[in-house]
Amino acid sequence: MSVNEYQGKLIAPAGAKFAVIVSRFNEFITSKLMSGAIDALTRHGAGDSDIDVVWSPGCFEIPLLCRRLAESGKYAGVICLGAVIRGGTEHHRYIASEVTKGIAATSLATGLPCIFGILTCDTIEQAVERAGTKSGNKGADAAIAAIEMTNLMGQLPATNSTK
Ligand code: INI
Repeated sequence: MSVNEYQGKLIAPAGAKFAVIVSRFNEFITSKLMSGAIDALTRHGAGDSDIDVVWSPGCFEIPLLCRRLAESGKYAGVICLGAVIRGGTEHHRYIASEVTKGIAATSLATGLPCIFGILTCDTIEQAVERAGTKSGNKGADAAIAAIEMTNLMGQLPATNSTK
C-alpha cells in the first residue's frame, strides 16, 4: 500500500522572504547565530535581498517583533535568534519562558513558521559550543528549519479557517 507522504525540501522557494530577529543581549553569541542563519539561508537558495535582519534589545522583546513581522504578510518565515544564559538569580527563567511561549503563540496565531533559535544555557561555554563551534551553529539549524517548514507548508492543504 502506498501512502501520501509530505516533507519539506531544503530549498528556499523562489522569492520567499525571511525575517531574522536577533537579540542584542549576549551579542557576542547571537551575532554568531545570525551569521550562521544568513549563511544557511543563502546556501539553501535565498537571495541576500530576501533576508531582513531586525535587532531586538533582548529575548523578552522578540515575541512582539515576531508578531509584527509575521502579521505583515511580507515573510514566508520568521527566524528568532537569541541566547538566554543562566545568571545568579532566577531572572533568566522568566525570560526563557516568555520568549518560548511568545514565539510558539505567534506561530500558531498567524499560521506562519516562526522558528525558535534561542539558546538556553547554564554557562557561556555551552552557548559558545552552540554558536559555531563544537555543537554546530543553532542559528544555521534554525534557518534550515525555516526553509523546511516554508516548503512543507506550501505543500499542505490550505487552511479552512475563516479568521
Ligand atoms: N535577555 C537575553 O536575551 N538573554 C538573557 O540571558 C537575559 N538575561 O538573563 O537577563 C536577557 N535579559 C534582557 C531581557 O531580554 C529584556 O531585554 C530586558 O528585561 C528589558 O525588557
